[in-house]
Amino acid sequence: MKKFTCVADIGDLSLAVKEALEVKADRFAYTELGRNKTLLMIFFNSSLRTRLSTQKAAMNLGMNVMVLDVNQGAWKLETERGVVMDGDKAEHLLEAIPVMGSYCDIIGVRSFARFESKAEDYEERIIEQFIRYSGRPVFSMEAATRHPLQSFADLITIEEHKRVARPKVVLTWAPHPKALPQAVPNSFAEWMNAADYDFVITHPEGYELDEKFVAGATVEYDQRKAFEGADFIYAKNWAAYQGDSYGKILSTDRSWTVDAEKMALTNNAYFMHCLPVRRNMIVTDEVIESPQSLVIEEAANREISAQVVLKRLLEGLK
Ligand code: AN0
Ligand code: CP
Repeated sequence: MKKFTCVADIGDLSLAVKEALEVKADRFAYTELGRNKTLLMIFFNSSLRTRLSTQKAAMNLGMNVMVLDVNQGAWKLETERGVVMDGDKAEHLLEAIPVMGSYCDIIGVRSFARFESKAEDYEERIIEQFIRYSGRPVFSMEAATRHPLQSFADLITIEEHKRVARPKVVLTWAPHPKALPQAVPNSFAEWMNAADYDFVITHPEGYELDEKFVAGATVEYDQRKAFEGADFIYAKNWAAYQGDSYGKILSTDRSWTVDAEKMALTNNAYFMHCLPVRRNMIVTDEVIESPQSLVIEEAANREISAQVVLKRLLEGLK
């Protein structure tokens, strides 16, 4: 594998899950593979899980790891070509990227949607420049439109817990006080469609996602109806995608919060969320603390998804 930014990069999903379960059963089987290889993780945004799980995965493979928080101690980076750099940005991405590439073998990048320009976000201008100019295999640690390490961990978690071959999986929008990217729901949809589950998306009107990601999924505006018979409820907030509303909050309606009464409509569904989660906005204390909540297992599987991806990138070197 030469890069990892979307579901297509991982290839056959059943093989990927099989490999994940092998890695999980013996996470130190490949400690020689990463010897004297260096991972550089670059964060333009905050992280708890991605930072720790990816570093742990790299250490399981015997790699050396460097972490750079761009906004804490590095020079402020200009990202647009052609700008007269007379402002507060001291360095251009076009120098910074090949320099960073010269110190490592593999690069992970976290760069969220900025909501300044839909085109800039949906063309993935930041991570695409890393792919083009670093000279190294690049993987996404959540880019503007996708979070594939998360979706891969979600898929592993569903495969471990499903009770039928083709479960009903429901992605539900839930309220949040700050505008959040569409990366997690886009990516989750992309992976659930690729896995060919019975996949339903529910959200208030105006929160329609990019059709490219919705693809074959069923969209149901009535959240209660969507929950009926569900095997997995995957909650997430996102800001509006469509038209002039791009990046805006259209609703904070707490009647969309996932609670026990709604979970009772499901087929005793498991509850999932990528974390970090705002309790009693997205989900009630009762549901997230219930035996059906998979949020901790899901986060733990981030180490596994990262390890499969790093293993394949290491195998693809040279
Ligand atoms: C981010 C998001 O919604 O994309 C990261 C989730 C993994 N969440 C927040 O910024 C709260
Ligand atoms: N789920 C996830 O990516 O968490 P972090 O933002 O803490 O890395």
